[in-house]
Parts: sequence; structure tokens; C-alpha cells
Amino acid sequence: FCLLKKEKKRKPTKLDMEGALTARDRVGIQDFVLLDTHTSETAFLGNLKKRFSEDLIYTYIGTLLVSVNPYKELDIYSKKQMDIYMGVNFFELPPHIYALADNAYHTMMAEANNHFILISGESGAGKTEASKKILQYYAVSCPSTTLLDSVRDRMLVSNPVLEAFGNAKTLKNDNSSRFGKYMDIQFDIQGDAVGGHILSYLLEKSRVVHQNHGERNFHIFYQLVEGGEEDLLHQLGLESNCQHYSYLVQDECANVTSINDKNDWKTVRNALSVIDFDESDIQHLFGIIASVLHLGNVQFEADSKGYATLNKNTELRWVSTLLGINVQVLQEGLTYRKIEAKTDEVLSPFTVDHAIYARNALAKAIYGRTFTWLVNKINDSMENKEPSRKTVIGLLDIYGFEVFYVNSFEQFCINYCNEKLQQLFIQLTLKSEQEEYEAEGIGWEPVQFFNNKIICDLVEEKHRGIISVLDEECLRPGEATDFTFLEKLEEKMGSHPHFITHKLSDKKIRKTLDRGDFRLLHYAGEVTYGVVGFIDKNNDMLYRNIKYVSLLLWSIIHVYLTDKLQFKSSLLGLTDILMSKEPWYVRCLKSNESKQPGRFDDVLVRHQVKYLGLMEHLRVRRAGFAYRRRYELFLQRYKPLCPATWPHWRGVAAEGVEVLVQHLGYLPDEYKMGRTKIFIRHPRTLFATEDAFEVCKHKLASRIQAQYKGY
Ligand code: AD9
Ligand code: MG
Repeated sequence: FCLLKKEKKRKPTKLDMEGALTARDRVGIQDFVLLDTHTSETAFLGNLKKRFSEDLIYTYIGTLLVSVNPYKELDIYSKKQMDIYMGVNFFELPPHIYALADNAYHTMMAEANNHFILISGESGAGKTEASKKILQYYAVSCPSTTLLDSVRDRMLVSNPVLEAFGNAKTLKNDNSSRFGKYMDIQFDIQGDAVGGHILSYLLEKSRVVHQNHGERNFHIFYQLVEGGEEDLLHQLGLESNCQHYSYLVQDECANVTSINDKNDWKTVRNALSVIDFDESDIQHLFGIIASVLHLGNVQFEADSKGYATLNKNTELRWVSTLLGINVQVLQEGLTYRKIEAKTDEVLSPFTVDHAIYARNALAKAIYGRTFTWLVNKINDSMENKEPSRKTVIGLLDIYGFEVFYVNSFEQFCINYCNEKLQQLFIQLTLKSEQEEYEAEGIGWEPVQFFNNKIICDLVEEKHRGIISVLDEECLRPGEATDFTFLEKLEEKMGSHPHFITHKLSDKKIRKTLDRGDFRLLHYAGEVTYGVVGFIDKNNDMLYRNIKYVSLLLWSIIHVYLTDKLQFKSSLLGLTDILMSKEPWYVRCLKSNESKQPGRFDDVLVRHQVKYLGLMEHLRVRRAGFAYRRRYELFLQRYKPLCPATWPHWRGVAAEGVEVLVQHLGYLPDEYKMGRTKIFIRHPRTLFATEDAFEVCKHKLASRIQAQYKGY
């Protein structure tokens, strides 16, 4: 039993089968912490690549799960697979998203506390797919009663509905999330999934009226037009042809090979009935979606004085019918601004440009509020009706970091959001690690991270950050322009190491910037933002008259006068929610830019490994102690390895562990005894122990099997 002193021939163990020792060359190592010869980036990437080539897309760094997008269907998400992972110890099976989901669930049950799973990675890396797999795991695998089945069905079908209304094809991803989603899955005391609640964050409404080259509007529009039944389309005054709608053909990419709008329409229709939409809700909902399409086709012409007029109002009549607003009121709202003088109201006519702006603002507002209403309806249908004690697992899936050729306010918000999540990750990983060593009375040397707080501050600092400067400019209507905003930024940010503009840069960099650009050095890379549109989009304010029209729109929707600043405050709220829960991490990596199955682009993956801080995370894990286990668990598992602890240790668990590891020949530097846990420095020590245990388990199979059920 002197494990560490002699090499021995032994039977392959479960761990060996997937990466531990003998099969290591073929499938790599399943936990980076065990990559014990090198901790270089090259070795890290080599291991990822090796596994990827064997379709092993998951690898651990301790309890963090790294996932590499395979861009192909893998046969690893069946019910059978779910059963295999149910209740099994984390490290005993190949890494899987189910293992992480299961571990979070069992920890939640054992400790009766709340958890959250933070899924991050850039656009197209696989976050939304990961979050769906986790939700499926809980919905399918947790204990069940028929009563609860309907709640689970609703949770599951909420996905296709929200994706139809909130996802779109972008250049990065054919099914890109254009809103942030945080979902709580609620469990009762028995561990049944009893309810769910979704918070949605800042939908990218500008997409309704404008899409960049090679992108599409939200899926639902194409689904309705392509898949909608003849009767329905007739009632809504729609033609079954995307080419007919100016909001859908701006970029002539209505057809995408990976998307089947007709089939998706059926899925969404069925899903809506599962979440309690009756026929009248459905009519209402699609009436509104259709009204947006009609609105997009409303055209203006200039009269002799250059003011906007409508010469043909068939489309406007449809909008009026579908929304139940007087056509006259609507027409006035789109072509005049109402100015309130002291006692009077004066109507001032719009130019064509202003009228188009007003029309688009209305379309965005209608869509945005419909989305909010939809999320509320989904929440009602998933509500836990039993007011029993419950714990939750939160799932966070937001839009990922993105860099396009042209980047605007939308990318600025999305990338800031990712910046905040990275900050949260840094705080929590460092914090929890340090706190654990402290709580257990174990000394440790902190590992240096690149801390992106400096970039978060640059964006959000009160009175000085980019958002504050933007808000101040928005308070000077008529005077402020996107360019005065840029000038203010240049004044305030001047020498900030993460902020560059044309004016502020040297000759070489200046060539790469336009005068209307500013560049931020984000944690994930450089992004150049075109400043045009920032003021408008931040204001997102409807012209006064339009606001009045939209107030009439639909009484069940709560109308916000403006969404200004909602983003920052909602994000801060989210951080608070997450800080109060136990974190688990899934870090998604994009394998290649061209969405090709099985292609592993070394440069692209290396870049992500770098900015996600995976090497630093690994170093933190390794600099301290690779593994830690509560004394009771450690003893329970390994007690057959020592005559003094087998079959029972009748004393304090910590003392039993001390006797056990002495017997196994652990060197003094190899382990530390904390207050409640044993900390083991090197993975090989645990491995050797694990190997011995496997051998022993075979020998004592019949006697001990009963005891190890569930391990
Ligand atoms: V974005 O920030 O919302 O633009 P995500 O959410 O990170 O992005 P998503 O989950 O939508 O990316 O994945 C993109 C595509 O990659 C999917 O549509 C799948 O085609 C593909 N994918 C991702 N993960 C897997 C997987 N585990 N197995 C197979 C996958 N295909
Ligand atoms: Mg997504």
C-alpha cells in the first residue's frame, strides 16, 4: 500500500478509460489540473486540440468546465447519457455539461443553498446551446410527479419561443442571442423542479428596423411570413413573401441554409399553446408582429415645402386595424411633432427623414414592449404555484463579446456586459479561493490576473465614465451631436491606456481610425466603435407625439417613457443577484470562425484561452492545492486502503484521515490538514490513491459495493 514509493502494474481503472493515464496519449487529459508536466499555453492548447479531434469537447479545470464548439451534432445528449451522470461523483466520468449540472444540483440539495451557472464566451461559442442542455438535464432527470410535468414542459418550450423573438442571424452566429437571459430554475425540498423565472436584459431593438450586411431581422418575422397559415396571413394582411417587407429585405439574406423558418414556425406555434396562449393571445401577438412589418412599408414623400406626406396609406390602414388605433391619429403622429406652447398645442410638420425616424422608433417600441410582455406571459406560465421552501439554480446566458467590421452602440453595450461578467468571474474565483484557504487556515500566494476593472471603470465610472459622458450629452437636446460626444470623451479620457481616438493616437495607429471613431482595448481585444448614432440610440426616445400614440397602443403593456440608462442599472442588478449565489462556470470556446464541423483554429482558440484568463485560473488551481475534500468524504471513500480505518474508523474524521494518509505514505509537503478538509497539492497523489482504491475495490467488490453506491 505504499503507493507513492513503487510503480506497479495494475488493471485499467475507470479514470484511465477517459484520459487519466494509459489512454492519455489518445484522448488527452480530462482535467487540466492533472496536466502535471507543463502548464504552458502550448500544452494547454495541445490537450484541448487532442480531445477535440476525438469529439471530446469538454475538459475541466477543477470544477470549471471548458467547452469547445464542435459545430456538429454529437451523440452525447441522450436520456441514457443523462442517466449515466445522475448522482455520480464529478471526477469519475468523462467531463460533461451534465456532470456540472448534476454537481450543482446535488450540492444545492445537500447544502440547501442557491447556485448559479455562469456561461460565458464570445458570440457563437456555444453558450445558448450549453444553457439548453443544462435546462434539459434538470427538466428530464430530476424526480418528477405528473403534476410537475407541465411546469417542466413549459420551461423547455420557453426556449424556442424566446429564441424566435430574441435571436437572429448575425455574421458570427446563425442563431445569435440578441438579448441577455437569466433564468432561475426553482426546486422544492424534494429536489423537484417546480418553477422557473426569466429576466431578460436589453433586447437589441434596433435590429427591427436595420440589419447590417449579411444579417437578418429577428427569426419570428421570417417564421410568420414563410410558415404562417394562409388564413392567418390573410387576416393580418400579409403576403407569404419576405421580399415584400422592407424591414426583412434590407440585406437580402432572408434564406439561410441552417435555418428552416417553416418548421420553426410550427415549433413556436405548438410551444405557445403549451405556455397557455389562447387563440386570442396568439391573434393579438401576431397582429402586433404583422403591424411592425406593415409599418416598415409605410413610405413618405416630400410635399412642395419639403414636409413629409403619405400618398398611399394602405399599409397604415393595416397598422391601424391591427393595433386598434385611429388611422388619423397614427398618421399625424408619424408626420407632425406636437409642440406645447403655454396654453396651446402647435403641430410642426416633419421632414421625410424625421418621419422615417419616427416610424422606426415606433416599430422598435412596439417590438420591444411585445418582447417584455412575452417574457411576462412565460413567467406566469412557469410560476411555482406551491409556496413551499425552495432553492434555485440560476442560468446566465447573455450575448457574447462581438467585434464586427462596423461596431456601434449595440456592440458597445454587449461588450461592456461581457466586460462586467469577466470582472465577476475574476472577483469570484480569486475571492472564493482566497477565502477558502483563509477559512481553512492554510497559507497561500496569490496569482496575478489581468484585472479588467480598469476597463469597467472607463465605461461606467460616475461623472467620468463613457456612459456618464453620453448621458450628459443626451441632456442637451438640439446642441449635442455624436461628434460633441466624441470631443467630450477625448477631453475626459485623454491619456487612458484603454481608450484611443484618431486625435489622440500616434501616426501609425491614426491610419487605422476614422475621425468619428473611438477604440476601446477590451479584455478580449480591441474594438473600434463608430460614434454615429450613439446619442439617438442612448436616448431611444420617441418623438412626443409618437409617444402618445404608443401609449394608446396596448393597455396590458406597461409603457416606459424611456429605456435610457436601463442597461447599466439592469446589469448592476444582475451582479447583485449573482453575488448572492454559489457560482459554477462554463467557459465556451469557438473552434473556428467559419462554423465548420471539427475544425480547430489554433490562433483563434489560443486568443480565447488567453483573454478568458483560463491559464491564470489553472495556475490559481495549481499553485494552491489541486484537490480538497471534506474529511468525512475522503475517509468514507478511501478507508479500505488502511487496516486501521477499515471497515470503520471510530473517532474524529480528521484524525482518521491523518492515520490513513500516513499509512499511504503521503509526504508532509503533499498535503495540508485544514479545519474541515484535507488539501492535496499534486494531482498525482490523489491519482495514486484513486488507483489503489480501484484495485482494492475489485478485490473487495462484493463487500464494499453496497457502501459505494452513489459515489
Ligand atoms: V451568441 O453570443 O448568442 O451570438 P452563443 O450563444 O455562444 O452565441 P450558440 O450556443 O448559439 O452560441 O451556438 C452557435 C452554434 O454552434 C449553434 O447554433 C450550433 O450550431 C453550434 N453548437 C454550439 N454548441 C454546440 C454543441 N454542444 N454541439 C453541437 C453546437 N453544436
Ligand atoms: Mg446565445
